[in-house]
Amino acid sequence: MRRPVRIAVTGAAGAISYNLLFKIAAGEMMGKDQPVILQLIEIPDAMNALRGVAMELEDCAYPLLHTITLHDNVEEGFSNCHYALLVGARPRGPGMERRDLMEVNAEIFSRQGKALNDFANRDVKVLVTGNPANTNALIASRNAPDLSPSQFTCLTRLDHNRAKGMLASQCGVTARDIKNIVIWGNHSPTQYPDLHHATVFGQPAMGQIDTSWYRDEFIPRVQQRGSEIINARGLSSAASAAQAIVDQMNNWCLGTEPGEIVSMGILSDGSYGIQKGIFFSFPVRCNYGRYQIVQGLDVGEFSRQKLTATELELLEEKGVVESLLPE
Ligand code: NAX
Repeated sequence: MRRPVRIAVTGAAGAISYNLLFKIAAGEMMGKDQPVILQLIEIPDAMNALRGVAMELEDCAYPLLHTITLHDNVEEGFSNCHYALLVGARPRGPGMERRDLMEVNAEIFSRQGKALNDFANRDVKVLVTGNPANTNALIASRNAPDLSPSQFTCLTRLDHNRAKGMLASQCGVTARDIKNIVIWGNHSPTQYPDLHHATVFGQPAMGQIDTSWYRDEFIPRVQQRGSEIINARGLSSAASAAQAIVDQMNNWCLGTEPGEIVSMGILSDGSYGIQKGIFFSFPVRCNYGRYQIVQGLDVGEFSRQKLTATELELLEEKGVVESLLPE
């Protein structure tokens, strides 16, 4: 049996984690031969609920679950972790403006970035889910000067999976038959779900759908899917978000299928003309624990406008938190 890996999770008593932790412990994220240590982190008020979650994990008697530790602070919780899943964030309260939300979360993610820098394993891989995910990832990475920004990513796999599921349903196929969807940009309603490179049974997806359905129904529906679920369920996406976290980490650590493209929020290196220094969802392939942006995809005029809109929103978000970012 391999040595166990340490996985730290913040917001561990929240709704997403209640779906996520059991998948991790069952081996769905790191593989069926990889034992895990779960380092679960919550705010002090939620520690009792967290103890309940830990009891349930224990009661599943998962063969791969080595140890569970509980923490009310990130400095202890991130200690020596190989993977850090930053799920917890402050939700928007009544009367709270978007700017207020960003500033509150900027404080949380600054502290988490510093704690990762000081206490995590040097090769830690970090996935930020808590919203605003792209900008929170930027804040955390900028506060971790001894780690490479490439060790930080944010979750846009849920958007990718949503787009895949919707296209599959429209074409009457299963998600397995669809490849190479790309989500560009922010995890927000400005994101751009791009089907120009997607295939259905190996054939171009755009040849199998109406352009008007793609532009007027598909794109806004993927962009607004989170709200559609809240309206229907009265609660935000939790099980699908957990699945997306598992998928993104699994691909990052264990690789993507040969030739397949997935979407990940990563620090822009200027590819596709996107300004450097923001976390932006790009098409990537993963191998040997690393991701690489897929280069050379054709970006037409329609796509370029959409990329620019989401890029501008991210630059604006960065502007709001700029004064809180270290040099
Ligand atoms: P919940 O409110 O159910 O759980 C969040 C948990 O985080 C709570 O238990 C809270 O006590 C804890 N928490 C808050 N601040 C913390 C801190 N500083 N340290 C440790 N724990 C802290 O929310 P949930 O539905 O689980 O969603 C979590 C986050 O994911 C939210 O910010 C949400 O907006 C975001 N999402 C992001 C998605 C993405 O694709 N990037 C999709 C799903 C989700 O909406």
